[in-house]
Amino acid sequence: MLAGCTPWPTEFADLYRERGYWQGETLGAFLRERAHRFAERTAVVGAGQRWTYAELDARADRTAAGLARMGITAGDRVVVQLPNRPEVFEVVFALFLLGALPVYALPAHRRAEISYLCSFTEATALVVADTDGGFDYRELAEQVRAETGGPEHVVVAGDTGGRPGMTSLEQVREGGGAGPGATAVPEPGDVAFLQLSGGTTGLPKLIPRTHDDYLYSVRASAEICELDTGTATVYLAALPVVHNFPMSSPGFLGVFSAGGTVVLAPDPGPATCLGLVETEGVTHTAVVPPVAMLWLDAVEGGAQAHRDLSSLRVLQVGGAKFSAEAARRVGPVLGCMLQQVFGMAEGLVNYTRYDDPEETVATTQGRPISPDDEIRVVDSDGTEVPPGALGELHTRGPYTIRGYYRAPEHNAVAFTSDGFYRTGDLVRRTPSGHFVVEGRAKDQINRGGEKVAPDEVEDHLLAHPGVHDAAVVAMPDRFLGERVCAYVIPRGESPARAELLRFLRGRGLAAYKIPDRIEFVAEFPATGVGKVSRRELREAVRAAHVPTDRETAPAQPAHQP
Ligand code: OOB
Repeated sequence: MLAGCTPWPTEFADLYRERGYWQGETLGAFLRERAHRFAERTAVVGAGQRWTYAELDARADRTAAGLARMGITAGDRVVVQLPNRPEVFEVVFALFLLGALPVYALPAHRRAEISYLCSFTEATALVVADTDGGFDYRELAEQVRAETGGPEHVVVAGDTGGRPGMTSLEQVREGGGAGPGATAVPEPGDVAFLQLSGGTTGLPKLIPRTHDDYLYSVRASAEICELDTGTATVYLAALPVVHNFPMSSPGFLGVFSAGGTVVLAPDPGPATCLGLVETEGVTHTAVVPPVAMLWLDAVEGGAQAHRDLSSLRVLQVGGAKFSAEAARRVGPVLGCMLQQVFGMAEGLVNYTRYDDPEETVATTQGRPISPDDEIRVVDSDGTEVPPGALGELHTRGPYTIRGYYRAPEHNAVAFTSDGFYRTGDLVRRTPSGHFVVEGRAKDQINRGGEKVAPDEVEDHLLAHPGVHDAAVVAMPDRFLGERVCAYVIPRGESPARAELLRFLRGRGLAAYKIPDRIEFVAEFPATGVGKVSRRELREAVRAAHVPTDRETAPAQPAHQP
């Protein structure tokens, strides 16, 4: 296993193999097998292109050979920051074939996040788009290189614009010749990629997922969602596909496992997505709650009321709590089934099932995938609470990691000594085993599915000379669930809000982490005696000043979970 990762203890690995969860398949072999079986079916539609499975496979193969010629080999980390375009699949499957590890970055990430990912993982390459949504990712790649001195290779899916030291994906592919060009065949128990965690402390943590564990979650998810090779699934990827939800729950991998078609939406807005549902005959899609609410409003008496959505069978909603009121509107307004999904990139995923009673679907966040997902709901001392009582969810199982990548100190806190992941989610369990997510014990802001670590934003604020101290907290919001609010004690005269916001953007922070509101205060509320932890401070600030809904800024749609 990759250095810096925590393997499952042998007795667990043996059990998971014995029970047929880990089947010894790699993601590269997975695609190859589907490419032969479904060769002429359409695998992916997006950005004006339509590729069959055979075409996708041939491209991945040539790109793998080209990357190998550039010197990229098994075990190398490659940061992939691509929007929803077909090339994202070509690149990640090429890397899987080589045994190189994609490190998934969100399109919203900027210099701070990408520099960190490149240097922390010692990436040999960065793959970016040319431009997307008016943003030039090549410029970002140049800034990252200037800041970190790496990575060695920058590959641009599109036009390099003649920038020195960058290679276009087309050049990589055309220079590759035929054949996989792999230097070593990856093992199914190896780490396949690194996924970003929402994070609670400081810098984002990386989640190492193996071929075996991930493909189990994909196969089982496809089964729960009844994607089978006999029925034509057309899945709309409305969220960025590098997120765990549209990747594996059942996501594009689940759809590929069943020979279905993935339609890539360039943005999650109702005009784009509901238009694609109509023209492409979409059967399944997955969104975060604020996006679901925009779609519901757009269809119910809004600008999309005329759409023929009769092909749509299932709308999955997850990433943040979906209110029961909104959940009850899905069937009547969109004419499809709702499935709630409560998952985490660290592993555990819960689904409401298609045959669950309507009230269960409206009011719970589902139950686990696997009979071997071990669940404990515990109080603050770690003692299990009685059935049905509120507590923190701890979990261990065949597709839940045992540790973050290169993070021994954090692992000691985030996992129990017997390997349970402390999710930080406060839940109740119903007698049927479904979870109701009631809140959070972890220090994280869930901005409509986008996760923000308060620490990280505070550290950037503290770098400003006019900031003496800062506490970043969640503020309730009717649309996004939560927004980011920063309480700042100025050093001397308060800096202008606009200046602080400009400063944060200038530090290369993703837009969804930039505070929606800044409050200047003379002091923070007292938090007891002794050394004050930042966490205590945040709790005190939150308790002292909870802004009302009326005070929040106008809603902006969230762009990813
Ligand atoms: C998904 O994954 P992440 O890693 O971005 O975030 C995980 C966290 C959970 O621990 C929980 O706090 C929150 O997001 N969450 C939900 C939720 N789904 C996720 N909170 C309430 N209700 C829900 N339905 O967000 C993710 C990964 C795979 C599938 C779906 C979502």
